[in-house]
Amino acid sequence: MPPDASRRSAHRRGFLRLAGGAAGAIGIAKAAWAADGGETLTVPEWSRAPGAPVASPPYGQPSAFERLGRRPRSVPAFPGAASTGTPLQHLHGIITPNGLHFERHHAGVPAIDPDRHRLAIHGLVERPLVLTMDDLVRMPAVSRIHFLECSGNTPWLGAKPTWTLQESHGLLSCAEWTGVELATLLDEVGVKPGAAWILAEGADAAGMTRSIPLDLARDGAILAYAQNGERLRPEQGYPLRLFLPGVEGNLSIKWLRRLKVGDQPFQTREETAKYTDLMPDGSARQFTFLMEAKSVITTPSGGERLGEPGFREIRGLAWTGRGRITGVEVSTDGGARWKAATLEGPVLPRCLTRFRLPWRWAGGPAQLLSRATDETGYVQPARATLVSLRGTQSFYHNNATFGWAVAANGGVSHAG
Ligand SMILES: Nc1nc2c(c(=O)[nH]1)N[C@H]1C(S)=C(S)[C@@H](COP(=O)(O)O)O[C@H]1N2
Ligand SMILES: [Mo]
Repeated sequence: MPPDASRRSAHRRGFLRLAGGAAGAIGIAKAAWAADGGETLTVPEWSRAPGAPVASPPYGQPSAFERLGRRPRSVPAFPGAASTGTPLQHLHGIITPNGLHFERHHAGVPAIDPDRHRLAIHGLVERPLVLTMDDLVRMPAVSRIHFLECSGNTPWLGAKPTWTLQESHGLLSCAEWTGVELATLLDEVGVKPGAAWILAEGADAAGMTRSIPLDLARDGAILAYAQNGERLRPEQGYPLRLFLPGVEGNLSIKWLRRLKVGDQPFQTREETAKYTDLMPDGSARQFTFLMEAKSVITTPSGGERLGEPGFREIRGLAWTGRGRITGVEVSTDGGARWKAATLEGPVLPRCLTRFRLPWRWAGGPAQLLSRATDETGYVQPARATLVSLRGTQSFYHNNATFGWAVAANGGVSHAG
């Protein structure tokens, strides 16, 4: 524990104990003054001498008191087939810091020299092109904030009561993506009549390829070279990735090297062997791109232990590939009663939206759930509803409501 942390946490515990039920809207602030005993007004050691003049190393790092990290989500089935999850339970607001963006690699992270990297665009186009990174950066750019979620996030089967949010929902992040709209490039090369699909290919050892319908390619897709203000991180596709808002993450081909325009889907491995949804009748749904409305409570969440009963804010995230989130309801009794949570702006399309609901934990068991609605009127389904339609073998696209059980001792685990 860092110096003074134990003293400070004891202080905080006392503060909260006194706060229980006290006057004032939240019941915390009034008790604080008495509990502090004037301690805060004495000058701490870190205020007595000048601190470090500037950050060292030059690229700033989080405080040494912070310990956030991505965590492997599964044991790789073959070399490079890895994924790590974002610690959503410890983040604030809607933006994922670049060093914590989740990762999913089919064959590891290639080390690409941006000066030697090229993007080829060919097939059913009037003017095939090969572009350098400099060419792309010179073109008209857009910056948009969108979530990215792997369709394999939140497995259908094998749910564990011990799941943390990072384990159940960590293949989800949100960033500001900057680059050239794919529509701009398509206009530049001139798409030929009959064109309907685009093959996107990555420069990693997986040579990952997916077919993208032309309509989707023109619906806000970005050839992204920057993420939250800086060039992409290697693990996010440096120097260039495709970014398709609102659809399953695997369409956002990283380390993008080639786009081929065609008149039909290319039927690559990722859309025949993988990323199809096996239905109860044995048929498989193919090209199920859309990420439908989903939400989850980020705190309290799995692995947390609530201390003293009393006021706390239930916080969470909601998102939908169809546009904007219009509402989130929260239940603390397993779905018997629901209350509307407050959405925090800006509420952006195809972006994480933060929701909050004040709650006074009485100290007994509680069953927390959240349920999102989007601008099309679509309501996030209960798991039983989704299972009745799709069975449990489909693996991908589990957007069901997700519960956290608070035990009488304050322990939080996944249930319901
Ligand atoms: N070239 C390439 N693109 C890829 C992948 C890959 O392995 N290779 N993984 C895909 C999958 S399955 C997902 S969910 C997203 C993950 O993006 P991220 O690692 O930036 O979070 O990238 C997609 N694009
Ligand atoms: Mo994915």
